[in-house]
Amino acid sequence: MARTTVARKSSSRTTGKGSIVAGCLTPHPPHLVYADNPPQNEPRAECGWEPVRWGYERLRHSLSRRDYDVIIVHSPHWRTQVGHHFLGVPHFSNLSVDPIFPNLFRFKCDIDVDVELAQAIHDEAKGRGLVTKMMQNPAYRVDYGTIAACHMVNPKWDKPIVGISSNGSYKYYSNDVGQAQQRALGEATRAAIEASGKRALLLASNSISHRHFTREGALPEDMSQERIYHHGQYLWDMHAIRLMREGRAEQLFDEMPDLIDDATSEADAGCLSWLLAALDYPKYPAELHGYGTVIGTGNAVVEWDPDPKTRNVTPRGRT
Ligand code: 2X7
Ligand code: FE2
Repeated sequence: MARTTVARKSSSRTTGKGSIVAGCLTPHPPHLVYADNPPQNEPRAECGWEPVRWGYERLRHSLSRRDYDVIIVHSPHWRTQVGHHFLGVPHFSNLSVDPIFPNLFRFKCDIDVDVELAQAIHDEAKGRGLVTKMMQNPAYRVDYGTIAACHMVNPKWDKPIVGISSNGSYKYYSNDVGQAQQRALGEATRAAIEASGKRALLLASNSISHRHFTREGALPEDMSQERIYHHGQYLWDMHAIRLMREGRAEQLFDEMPDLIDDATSEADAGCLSWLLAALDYPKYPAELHGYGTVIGTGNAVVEWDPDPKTRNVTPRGRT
């Protein structure tokens, strides 16, 4: 694998030994929040997408064995065409509405942001040659990809977050340019966390296969309508999950361009590549907490625990 195309330069201001407590793939279909019926969300559901929501229950239970100071989330639905942006406002309190599914997601947010750590990652990324920006508009509405992933992982909202945008370089330039940038951003994230002295939980907020239905049924949570869209998409989902569970993150990273093209994957937002790079391409197995489709897209809830003392991975059978 070609390592990096951008210059390295550290600009961190602190010295502590921070760490990544866990890195997770945490897909954000607004349907999951809708079906969970939290008080913050206006629409009400009677059920839906349980296999993925049970996966989130298992992830929350697993994370409850460790403490952390901050959640760092990289989201596809905060798309920035010029550069990598970071939430730079200490608190947001407003209503976030999904532009595509306003019938499912109208969520009252109260979000604390760790601006200091965001600035440190920003500076590390800038030092590696990336174009970066701190987002300082207090009236900004945080996107549903950030909110849904954070909510499903930590419904108490009792931890500050760092929000990272999805730079459009995969589409605007090429998959290879996107990959090189996320590799550098992941390395920058890890360096800033280590220097900060903080314990960070990392979330990559994307689905795997992403070919979705174009019409919604009368009842969104009617699970008799829910299924994978296409067998080829399913095969890609299973392949990607197998690589995660076998500790083959470097191979997954290298195959990302094919996954993106063949499975119309939301990994073209760079979240998963950023996560694998931040975790330094784990050779240890990830825990799969759940998998299921949402309007035909493939969604896996997955956890990598870098610490062998706390890592708890279900032994694989023949799957
Ligand atoms: O943003 C999404 C998504 N990624 C997958 C499925 C359904 C809705 O929204
Ligand atoms: Fe999405």
